[in-house]
Amino acid sequence: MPNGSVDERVDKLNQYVIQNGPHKIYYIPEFITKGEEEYLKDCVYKAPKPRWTQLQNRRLQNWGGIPHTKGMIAEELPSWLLTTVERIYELGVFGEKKPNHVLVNEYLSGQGIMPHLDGPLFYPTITTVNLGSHGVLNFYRPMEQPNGESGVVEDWAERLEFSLLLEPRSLLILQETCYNNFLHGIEERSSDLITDKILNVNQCQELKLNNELSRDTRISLTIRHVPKTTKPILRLGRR
Ligand SMILES: O=C(O)CCC(=O)C(=O)O
Repeated sequence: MPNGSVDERVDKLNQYVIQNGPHKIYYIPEFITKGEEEYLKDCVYKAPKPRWTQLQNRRLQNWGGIPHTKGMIAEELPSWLLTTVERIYELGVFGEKKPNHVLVNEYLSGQGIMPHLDGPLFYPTITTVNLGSHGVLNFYRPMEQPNGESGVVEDWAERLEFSLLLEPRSLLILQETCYNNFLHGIEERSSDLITDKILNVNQCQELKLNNELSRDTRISLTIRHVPKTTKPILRLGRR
């Protein structure tokens, strides 16, 4: 059982809020140890081959089910993810809800993910544990359409609002305006320049403006709660 009420536990995270960013971003460096990082990476790579879905610019594994508008057919999370998921649950950022879905993304150097919103399939909190290499997550303003709806644009550079540097072993938590109003994405590059667009430089280790960081393989564990779930249908065999 977690210690203290949800509010008390969330208050303890205040020291990690990115003050110069929109509501609400928490960045916790060294959330896991090097040993835990190696263990999680090992388990990701020990997963059976069919667990991987190969996309054009990255590969991924879904754990807990496949999120769907009709409801996710919930599967138990594998034991190797449970300690990390429990620790994140205890932070209180999902209220009383337990995270029940983990998306593993693997990015080789030069790979990324198109700007997108995570949308209504999830409880509006994203938590991401970072393994291996650093990453730079960019946040973009959506284009206002004449009818007031948001849309996407091709020239993302124009829409770039701010970025976050995600160091190995860190935990990132995104909520509220940051979840709902800004698209997030990772550019397809083999290195990242530290610019003043990166809001959490001061929370990161020994970095200066204009430093260039080469990318290696990065694995992210995106841990979320899918509210709408269904139980697997039991198919009874006929004799
Ligand atoms: O790898 C990341 O940090 C971002 C992943 C992401 O945005 C997603 O899978 O929806």
